[in-house]
Amino acid sequence: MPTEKEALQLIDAVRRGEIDRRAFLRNALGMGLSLGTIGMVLQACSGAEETPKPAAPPTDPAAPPPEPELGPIEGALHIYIWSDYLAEDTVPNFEKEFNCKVTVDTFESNEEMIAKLQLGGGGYDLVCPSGYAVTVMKNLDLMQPLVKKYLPNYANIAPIFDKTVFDPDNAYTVPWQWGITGVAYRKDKFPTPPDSWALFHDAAHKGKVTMMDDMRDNIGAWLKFRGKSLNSVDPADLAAAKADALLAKPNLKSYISAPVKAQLIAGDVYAAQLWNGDSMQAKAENADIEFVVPKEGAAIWCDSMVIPKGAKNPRAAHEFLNYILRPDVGAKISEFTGYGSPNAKATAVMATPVAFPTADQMKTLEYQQDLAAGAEAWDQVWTEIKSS
Ligand code: SPD
Repeated sequence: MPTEKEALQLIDAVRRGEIDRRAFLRNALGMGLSLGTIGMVLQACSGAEETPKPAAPPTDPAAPPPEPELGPIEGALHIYIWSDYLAEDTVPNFEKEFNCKVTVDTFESNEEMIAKLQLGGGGYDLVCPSGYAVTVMKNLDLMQPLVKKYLPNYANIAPIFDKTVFDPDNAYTVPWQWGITGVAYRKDKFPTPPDSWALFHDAAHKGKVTMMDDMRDNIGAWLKFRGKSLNSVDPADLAAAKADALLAKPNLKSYISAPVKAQLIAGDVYAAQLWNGDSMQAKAENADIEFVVPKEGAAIWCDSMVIPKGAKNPRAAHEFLNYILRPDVGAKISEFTGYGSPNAKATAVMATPVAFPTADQMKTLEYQQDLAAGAEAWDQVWTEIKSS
């Protein structure tokens, strides 16, 4: 028989929840306690085992749902991006470090990229729209939200590119490069540097100048030329822009975007509507090439990386985004592209970063925005310009 002290210790242990009913039963039977006593003790201690668990904190209905798990990194990644927009070692270094095979396809305009996605083509894991095109893609439900826990380097983004107009919650975009649409020209062919979009109206340069094969940049330039917003959807503004575009058309060698660099370098083209970074890439090959922002104003933009809906390799996409957000990787990209980096830590380690425009310079620059219901009118005008 147990001593009274042993029996009381056992009962206390059950009360404190140190042993459960099953363990008590084993011990009590071993100690020779009668079934009647055991029953009384268990009844007396019936609350001990059922010590109420701390109540779960009330769920905040406004709290965001927990982020999904993406699993291990896949072995492949498919990127769709503007041409000449990655440093030479960006992809090979990623492939080596993450043991992931990357394929890169290129496009020359947002409209080309969106049309391909809409047709279900490509199987891409990352694409690179400009700001206004992010809005278009959002409205077409072509993107999936980022899973931020895989992007600790997102914090490197400069405040000015954090929570942009086109992605106010940083839900879909990792800002990639920012730039300006102006004019690249050969200074050996222009004793007086051009300073106006009127350059393309001057028949003296017939056959030696080009404008972009890009609806937003092309019509946008002619809207700025007449002092209008490059986002205008006013029919009268668009009619004037069309008239200016048609006045320039006989002087143009062609409508061509980034690939014009080779012709500028070779001297087959003297002046081209072009983006600042691509102009700098051309200048690296031929020091006679300069870039100017026409006095009437121009477009400023920021391109971002986004993950298209249905991407097959979402974890690899996130790893790539977090990788390009490293200061050294981001710096090398901008050093190659000639564009500004939206990554403050990358900018800090660059020898000659592109300076963001001053408040004074910003007075003539304007961000491109989604045209919404006006997009159809723009498409119509662009088709008429190209086919005239
Ligand atoms: N070679 C890369 C050029 C990227 C230009 N993207 C911005 C276009 C704005 N309309």
